[in-house]
Amino acid sequence: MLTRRNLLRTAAAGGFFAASGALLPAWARSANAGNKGIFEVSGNAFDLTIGHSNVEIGGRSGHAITINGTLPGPLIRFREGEKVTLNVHNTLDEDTSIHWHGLLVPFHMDGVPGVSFPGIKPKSTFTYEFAVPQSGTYWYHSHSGLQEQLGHYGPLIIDPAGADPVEADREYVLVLSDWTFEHPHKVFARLKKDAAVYNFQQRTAGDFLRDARENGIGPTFTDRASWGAMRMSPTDISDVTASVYTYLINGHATDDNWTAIFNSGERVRLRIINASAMTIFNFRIPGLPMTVVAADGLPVQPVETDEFQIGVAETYDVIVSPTRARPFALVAESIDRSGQVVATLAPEAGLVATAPLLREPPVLTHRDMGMDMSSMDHGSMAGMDHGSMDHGAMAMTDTVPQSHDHRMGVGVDNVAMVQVSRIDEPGLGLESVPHRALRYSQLRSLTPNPDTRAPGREIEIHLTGNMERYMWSFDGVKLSEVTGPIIFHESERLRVTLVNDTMMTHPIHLHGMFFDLVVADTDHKPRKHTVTVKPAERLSFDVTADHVGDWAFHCHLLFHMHAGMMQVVSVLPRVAGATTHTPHKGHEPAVPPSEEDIPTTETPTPDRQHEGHH
Ligand SMILES: [Cu+2]
Repeated sequence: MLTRRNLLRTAAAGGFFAASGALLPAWARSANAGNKGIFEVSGNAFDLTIGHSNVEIGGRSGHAITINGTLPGPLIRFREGEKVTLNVHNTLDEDTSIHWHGLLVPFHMDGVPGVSFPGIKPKSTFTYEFAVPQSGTYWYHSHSGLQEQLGHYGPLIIDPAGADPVEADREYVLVLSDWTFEHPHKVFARLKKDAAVYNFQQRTAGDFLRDARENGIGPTFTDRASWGAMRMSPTDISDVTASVYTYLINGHATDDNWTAIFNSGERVRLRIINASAMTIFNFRIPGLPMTVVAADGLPVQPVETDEFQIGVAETYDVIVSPTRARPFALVAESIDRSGQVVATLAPEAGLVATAPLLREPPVLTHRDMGMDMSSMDHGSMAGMDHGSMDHGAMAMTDTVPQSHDHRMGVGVDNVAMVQVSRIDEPGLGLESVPHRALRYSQLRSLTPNPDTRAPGREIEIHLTGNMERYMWSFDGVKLSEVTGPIIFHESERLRVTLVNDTMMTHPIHLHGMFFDLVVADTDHKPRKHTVTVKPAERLSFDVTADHVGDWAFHCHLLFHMHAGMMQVVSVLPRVAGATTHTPHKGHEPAVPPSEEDIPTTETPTPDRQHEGHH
């Protein structure tokens, strides 16, 4: 029974009214709770308390792990270059951590237990201190267990030291997330038992693969009747769907009608952060064009669009300038279109934008399954198993047959036999929308890339999985079986090529370094910390290994990471012993490179082997 004393105690703990608005931090409140969309730097010292809270989501009460008692957590906002102190108090009975997503901090401040620090023990405090050399829209979240799914995330904004290249009259932070009343460990256990548990259709990609194994790929592939009958199910696009998720904007379900207000003619900046555990979103504002001005925190040359797909952990800043005084719907639709969350952008509080109907679920194609033969003759299928065709390593290639020598076995149920460049595609399901949809190939950094050297070598990493057994990995090896880190050498410039052998879209995140996405031969490549890799896609980024240390590198779908789709990148110092690099638990101590291991930029040696994997 809820006595008054209990109520007071719970309220004092900060959580009880969390999602009702009263106790939400100002940035996350609706216009009717006083949010006018104008915020200032909030300081350079922050106290963050991690604890249990009850939250109300869509009128139902649930248990969350929160920061300072709210879901999402407080807005951390400071100025570029300033030294900040963040005291993180762990009131839980389990370890916790905070990772500052996208921030270039010294690696021991990066907050990944087992990689960059030991984690924050129960009932203890850890103090993070750093000064960052960047500005923009970022976020922070737990890197411990599945806490992120329980509400342990919040926005982080850094104002530029000088003038902001983006001018706006007011701004809102939109934190997109997915909430479940089921305990995440139970969700994960159910996925392990039956990957299609949250799917209600019959025929799946797994069925197709089983047919292919039993009957051979040829008959299965040419069986047009069965192919045509195979309607892909949402589970093949998202593991976890709206059947268990409530999608949120700033902690609010659609029924809350979270509202942002504007005056006609104003430039309104929206800082959109995908803080989901598992949900890639399509974001749009029907009737209102958006001008993208930043991606993953860093400014890009303005590009106007009507919709974009935002992978888990990505951020986009857009400017909108509504001139008509009417409500607009802010729509975040899950990639599988099993659900959406809608908020309102309106000239005054109290209006409700009309939510669009959910669109038809997208259907996976041959292209998504790595079987797009349209540009190849079937004769080349014979070469698909470790054939000898040249990748044209440094060239932009449109289609490439599979020839990578990574581990097969129970953890890998598919290889993309035909890898395709999809950098000029807007993302699954957005190919045929009747309006503009953003493509990575449209993005250009506002400023020239800081390092324009040609990459001295290339490594290729495959995104692999077994959908039926819910196994996820890089190169067929899950984290617990990896024998050593991926080695980068300090100050080297290298190209990392990712090949998605699965039929799912994976947002891949590298800690500690921004990378330049290879969208074209330009010195204004978009600089990102997370790249969303489409099914059967082959894409590359160039990166300068300028921060020595051990850095997590993983799929940002939480349950994929939890299943092992993660490795460690060790940036080794050029001069052995000259830095603070220390071996870490769970991985072999990194061996200092011998002279011949250090690639020189004078003699480019495209190298498709993975150092440290053999
Ligand atoms: Cu993934």
